[in-house]
Amino acid sequence: LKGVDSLRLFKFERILNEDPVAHSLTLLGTLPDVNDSDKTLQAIIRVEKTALPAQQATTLVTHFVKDVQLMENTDIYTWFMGWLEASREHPDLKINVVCPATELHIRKYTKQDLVMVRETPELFQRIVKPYIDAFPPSRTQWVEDILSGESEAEKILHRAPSPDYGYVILPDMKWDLITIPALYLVAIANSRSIRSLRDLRKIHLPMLRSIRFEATRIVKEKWGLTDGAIRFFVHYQPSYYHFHVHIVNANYYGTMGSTVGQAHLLDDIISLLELDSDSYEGPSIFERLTLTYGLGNQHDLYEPMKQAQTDLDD
Ligand code: M7G
Repeated sequence: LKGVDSLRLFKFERILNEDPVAHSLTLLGTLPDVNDSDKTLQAIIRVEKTALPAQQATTLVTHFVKDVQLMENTDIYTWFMGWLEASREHPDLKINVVCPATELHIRKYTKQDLVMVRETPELFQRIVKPYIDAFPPSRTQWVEDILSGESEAEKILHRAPSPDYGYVILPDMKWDLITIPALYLVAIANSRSIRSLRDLRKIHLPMLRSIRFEATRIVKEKWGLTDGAIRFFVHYQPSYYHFHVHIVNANYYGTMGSTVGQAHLLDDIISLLELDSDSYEGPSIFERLTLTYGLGNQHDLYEPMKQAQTDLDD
């Protein structure tokens, strides 16, 4: 998608998800192809109302709310409807676009029922590993663009250059870069060989500790967040099989992604890796663990993993 004007040419097809808690709607439709005006491309647009600006607290009710209408009052309780003053400093909406969107994107953004599954090391080898290996590299092109400096270069907050154990830290695209209570950064490993949690080894400990250290430093220096203000976690299953760590304000619950089962605390991961003694040379703890997580019914692993559960011993 190039530029603001094309957004106006969005043709709505259907709603993929509505989330009243996150104040968001996810829409499926089409946008014109910039390379060929006769063609259209499938597009997903997620529109979310931004958080109210704490910086405006002093004038929020008196000036920032432009218009109010009384709805009801009883005893000591009164409720109104309000309309905000249009403001350049504080946008009302955050709009995320995926275009061209593949079937996989559409399924990912569609509301789903979850089923909990247990992934034993054997099920990982038989079902999950082939699924991960089958992803085309284009799926993580956005990661390559960030690592090479082709995109988001000015957003990088920290770069550790080692090809095998280095990483970058930058704001996650979920964050509006303003609302500190919803602060969301991501650390992305330089290495392409760590596809997921399952590939983490003791040798990665210095990288993991460094991510924790540097991100803690950055949020303190840049946003005044003190020690303990940040929750670090890794998704399993993630959407993208290139190792990354989610770095989120500890007080922020607004994301499904911090659900138990899918989110593994970085501190727990570090601690688990430390359990293997220095002289131990067998399979890593993450090759030996059974991992339990929720899978959405639109996920490609849903059917095979659900099927495989019946064969597991109770
Ligand atoms: P994930 O655990 O693979 O999947 O995390 P999830 O999307 O289901 O959480 C990938 C993380 O990378 C998410 O938090 C995304 O919001 C973030 N992300 C995805 N893309 C395509 C980009 C991008 O292009 N730039 C940035 N900065 N973050 C992204």
